[in-house]
Amino acid sequence: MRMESTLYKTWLQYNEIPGSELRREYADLLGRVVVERETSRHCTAAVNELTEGFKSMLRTNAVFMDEAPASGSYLRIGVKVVEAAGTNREGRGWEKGEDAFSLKLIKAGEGKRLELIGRSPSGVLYGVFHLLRGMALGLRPEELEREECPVNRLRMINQWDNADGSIERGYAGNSIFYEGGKIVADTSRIRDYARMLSSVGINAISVNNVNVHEIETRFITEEGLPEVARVAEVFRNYGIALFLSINFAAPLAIGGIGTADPLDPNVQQWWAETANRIYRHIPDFGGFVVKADSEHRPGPFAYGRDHADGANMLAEALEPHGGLVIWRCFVYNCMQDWRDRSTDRARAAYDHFGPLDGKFRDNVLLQIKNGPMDFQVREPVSPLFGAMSRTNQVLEFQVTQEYTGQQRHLCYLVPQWKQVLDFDTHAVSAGVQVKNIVEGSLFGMKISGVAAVSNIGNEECWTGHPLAQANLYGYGRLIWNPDLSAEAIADEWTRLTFGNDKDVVEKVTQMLMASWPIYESYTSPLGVGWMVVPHYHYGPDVDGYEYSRWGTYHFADRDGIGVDRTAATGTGYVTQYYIPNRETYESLKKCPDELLLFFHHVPYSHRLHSGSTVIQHIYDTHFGGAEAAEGLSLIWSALAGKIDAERYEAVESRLAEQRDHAKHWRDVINTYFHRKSGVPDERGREIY
Ligand code: GCV
Repeated sequence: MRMESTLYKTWLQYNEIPGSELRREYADLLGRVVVERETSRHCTAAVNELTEGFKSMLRTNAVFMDEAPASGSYLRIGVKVVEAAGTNREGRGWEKGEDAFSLKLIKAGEGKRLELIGRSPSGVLYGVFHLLRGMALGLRPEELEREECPVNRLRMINQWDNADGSIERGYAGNSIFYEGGKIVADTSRIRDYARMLSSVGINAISVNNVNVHEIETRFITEEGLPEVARVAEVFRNYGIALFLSINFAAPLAIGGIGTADPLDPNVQQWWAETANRIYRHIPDFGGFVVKADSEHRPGPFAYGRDHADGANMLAEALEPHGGLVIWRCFVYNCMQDWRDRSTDRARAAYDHFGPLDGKFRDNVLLQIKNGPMDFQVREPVSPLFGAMSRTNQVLEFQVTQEYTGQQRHLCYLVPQWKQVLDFDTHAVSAGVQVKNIVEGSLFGMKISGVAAVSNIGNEECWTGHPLAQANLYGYGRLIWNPDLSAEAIADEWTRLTFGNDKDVVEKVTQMLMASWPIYESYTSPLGVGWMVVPHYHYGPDVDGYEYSRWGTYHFADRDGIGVDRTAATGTGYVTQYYIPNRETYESLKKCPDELLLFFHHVPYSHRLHSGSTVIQHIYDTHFGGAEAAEGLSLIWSALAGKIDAERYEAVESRLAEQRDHAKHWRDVINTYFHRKSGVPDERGREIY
């Protein structure tokens, strides 16, 4: 592995600042760095980052000093701690403001002082990354001035890595955490990852798959914990708290207790002792992530208990240490009979958790996927957002592209996440967007935020498709500040990754911004989802899930397609939304085209708002989408010579695969619907 390759360095290229005038200005301003001894002790990662960054961007070695120089310009770094209520033993309180920083340029005699003040060591680190990012973007010192405070308190990444080194839904090689059943001995790549995450503001990570297998169940034992503690230390240096996914049945599996019943005192005692043990090894341990009663994972249902009983029992054990329980709401019947039209998987999370609002302890957070199904290219927003005003919540996104091209197709997901965050739930009143809810203050949540499934593995470029790095970068930036635009983030990522050449920036940004609509256009139409090869979820198979147990149907027949989720004639899922969303989705007239088949079953001749019929829409978008996918590779080829060969070729080969595979999607989908409906394409194009 060439750790210094441009692929490996992602958006942290730290290229020499072009333009000698600006470089000189920065060298003069930043050549001396004043860090008081106490601050420097707590901010080693920040100091290291500055040293590296200056060396490579300014070609100077910064001089670090304890006290301000008598004259001239300098950078001053300091910490001004906020005393947070609810702070845990090791000082992590998840309070708003803890991660804030300010940067000010102050006139000082003949020179200038750039003052970076963090409200905690993490704040300093974020400030340093902000400074280095600004320099790489070619900003002038005065343009760096700002006060920043992340909007979301919990900004989390979930790894779905397994101890055997595999990654569930991973598309970029094997795990950087595990090999052959053990945590890797050399943690330097984990450190590089921590650095990447911290550079975009991530402050929490769960390091094992939510499907917890045998070896990982033992991570919380006396033998397992010293190993996990090694990883926790790496992340701690970058202000990132480590969480573990746990097996709800651990008391049974490894505790020697004949039950995992959350109301059994022996089980409660076992978890309390387990929590004590964990905190002896990892004093700032973040807490547990739990997938329970979901896709065959054990949970409280087996004992006739509900999810509040299960979550609260774990929360009680962690509470004395300041730990959190992040309990996933991805609970549904995965053994459905396709003939049973009354069960609707989309309803499940709301039906299970809505009635439990107010029953969870203060250190429990419910983690809710962005949509009611499962990270499809298009879904409505989960109606649980806004439905629980007395429960801490975490929104869950999927950065790994399970259903969106698996990092072999380009699909920049930030615009999709933006739509989710900006969705007006109409909870309480009009204008209450999802971002206002997960940010926490609206309902006075004790702690809340956003989590996402990571897209990295041990491939040199981290993410399989080099341009998929933009999703990881964009995720962090967006949840730090959900008001940033998807385009601004794309532009920023492109500049940091490929430099400030105007043509490169324009073309790559254009590709990124076009990519989600393109991917949607040649895959499953109008919000109906699925239509992928079962289990693998790559490539088309229209009926792959149609008669399976997973509750994911499109109900296409010779007359029509779509799922009737209306209150009048369907599953009633629409009633989970507030008015007017409920009415919009219920009404065939008002339902937005892109979600039509999620909410309604319609004949192929149904006319969309766009003016096209459903069947013609399917043909047009699939022909158009395949063409647009080819267009992406043409745009990229115009950049030959402007991007280093390594990255150019890596992207080129992925785009070629996408171009061909999009045609395959086009043909499979068009042929299926042509044969089912018998309706010819108005434009007479070739359908097989
Ligand atoms: C980790 C989907 C994925 C599973 C995943 C699950 C989840 O069903 O296909 O691989 O399991 O979501 O989010 O728990």
